[in-house]
Parts: sequence; structure tokens; C-alpha cells
Amino acid sequence: MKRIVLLATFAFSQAIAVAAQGQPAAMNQGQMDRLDRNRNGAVDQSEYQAFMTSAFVSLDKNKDGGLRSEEVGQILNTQQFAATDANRDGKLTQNEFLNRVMADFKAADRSGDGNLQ
Ligand SMILES: [Ca+2]
Ligand SMILES: [Ca+2]
Ligand SMILES: [Ca+2]
Repeated sequence: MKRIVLLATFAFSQAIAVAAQGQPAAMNQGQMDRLDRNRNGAVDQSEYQAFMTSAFVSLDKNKDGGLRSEEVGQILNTQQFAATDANRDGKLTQNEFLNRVMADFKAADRSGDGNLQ
């Protein structure tokens, strides 16, 4: 069960990275490098959060401060959207989005040192 969650969240993060940068490839070393702003070879929580905050803004095409299913239809399926929409109002706020992706970060950080590498 835990393994399935990790795989799903990793795919989710990759999809966000691709969507934000408009490139038709999975998250690769070049994209990891872009997240790694201080070039220490690891992506820490603040780097990841900064990236995801900008991803939220670029995904919010109509600039209403929320993501509706049609805005993220290419990267989230119905189940993933529902899992992220904590208050079930059909819209992802920046808080809901960041809560989800930062939980993904912690899940992906298997060593628990606050860095992804
Ligand atoms: Ca870093
Ligand atoms: Ca929107
Ligand atoms: Ca919501």
C-alpha cells in the first residue's frame, strides 16, 4: 500500500514539473537541477515549495486563485483531484495544493533528512 502511494505521488510531482515547464518529458536530471536553486545536489523543502508555488500560479490559467479540475485535467485524474481537494468544493486552493505536494515531498524523502536527491 505504501509503495503504491509513493509511486503515485512521484508521478504526480513529475506531472506538475512537466506541466509547469511545458516540456513533454518526465522529470529528468535537468529539471531536478532547476529545482535545486542553491546547487547543492539536493532539492530541499523550501526549494520544492517555491517550485510548486510557481507551478500553482502557472496552472491557474484563469487566475482566480484556485485550480478547477479542467485546469489540472491533464495531470490529475478524478481520484487524485478529489484526494487533493480537502474540503471537497471542487477547487484546489494554493493551501490544498501545497499541503498535498509537501506531503508528497515528505513521502518521497525516504531518508527523512529534508532533501531529495
Ligand atoms: Ca538545494
Ligand atoms: Ca483557476
Ligand atoms: Ca477545495
